[in-house]
Amino acid sequence: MKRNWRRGFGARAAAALVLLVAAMPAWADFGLLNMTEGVTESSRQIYDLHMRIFWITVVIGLVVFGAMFYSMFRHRKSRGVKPAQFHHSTAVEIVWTVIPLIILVSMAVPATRVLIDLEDTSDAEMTVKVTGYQWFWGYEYMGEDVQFFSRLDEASNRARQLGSGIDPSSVDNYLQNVDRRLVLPVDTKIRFLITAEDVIHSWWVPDLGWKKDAIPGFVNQTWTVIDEPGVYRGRCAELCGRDHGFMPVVVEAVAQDEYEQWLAGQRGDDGEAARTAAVDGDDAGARLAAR
Ligand SMILES: [Cu+2]
Repeated sequence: MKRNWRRGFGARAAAALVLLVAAMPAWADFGLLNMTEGVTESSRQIYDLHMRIFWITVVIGLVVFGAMFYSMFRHRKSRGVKPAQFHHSTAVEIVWTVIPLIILVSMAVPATRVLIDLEDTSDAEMTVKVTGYQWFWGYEYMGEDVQFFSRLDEASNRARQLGSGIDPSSVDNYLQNVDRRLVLPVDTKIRFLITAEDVIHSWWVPDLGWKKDAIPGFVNQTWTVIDEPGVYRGRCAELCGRDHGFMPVVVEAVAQDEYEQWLAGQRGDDGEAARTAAVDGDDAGARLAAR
C-alpha cells in the first residue's frame, strides 16, 4: 500500500513537472511583468543588478526549500526515521556564516558601484531644474531662460472628473499625458536638480532608470544620458496628496539639432502660444502644433 502511494506520488510529481514545462511558452510574456531595461546606461545597470539579485534569490529559494521539502519527505515520521540528537556543529556554523557573507558581498559590490555612478553628476552638458507642485511639475532649463509648467492633459483631466460620462479607455494615454512635455536631447549628459514647492513628490520616468524625491527646501541631483529618441512616460512616485495620480511626467527625447530648434522656439515666444499649447496623444501633428 505504502509503495503504491509512493509510486502514485512520483507519477503526480512527474505530471506536474510536464504541465509546468508545457506552460512555459506563456512565460514569454514575463518581460511585461518585469522591470523595464530602459533607454539609458543607468537604467540598464539597474536592470542588470535587479536580474542578478533576482537569480541569486531564486537559487537560494530552490536550495533552501528543496532541502526543506526533501527532508520533510525523506525523514518523515511514518518512515520510522529517528531524529538526530546532535546540537552543535562547528563546521555547519562556519559554512552558514561564510556562504551568506559571500552572497552579500556579491550583491553589495555591484550595487554600490551603481549607486556611486548614479550620484556622479560631473561633466553634465546641461541642467534642468525639476520642481514638484501640488499637482503638476515645473521645468526650468538652467541658463536658457526657458521654463514652464507641465500639467495633466485636458482630455485626461476632463475624463477623470466625477460624472464626466467619458470612457477613460477612449482617452489616449489616460492619466499619462501632459499639456507640455519635457523635451530633452539624446546623447547628452543632463543633470537634474530636483526639488518641490509644497510637499514631497518624486520624479520618476522608469525608462530613465532612477526615481528621485522632490523635497521642499532640498535640492536633489541626478543625471541621465538618453540613448534613443522617443516619448517616455512616468509619474510622481510619492503619495503627495489627493491628486497624486494626476501628475504624470512625459519626457520627449529628440535629436540634438531638433532640441536646439525647439529651445530657440521656446525662448522666442515665452507667451500665450507656448503656454496654451496642448498635446493630445502621440501623433506628430499634435506634437508639432504644441511646439
Ligand atoms: Cu507628487
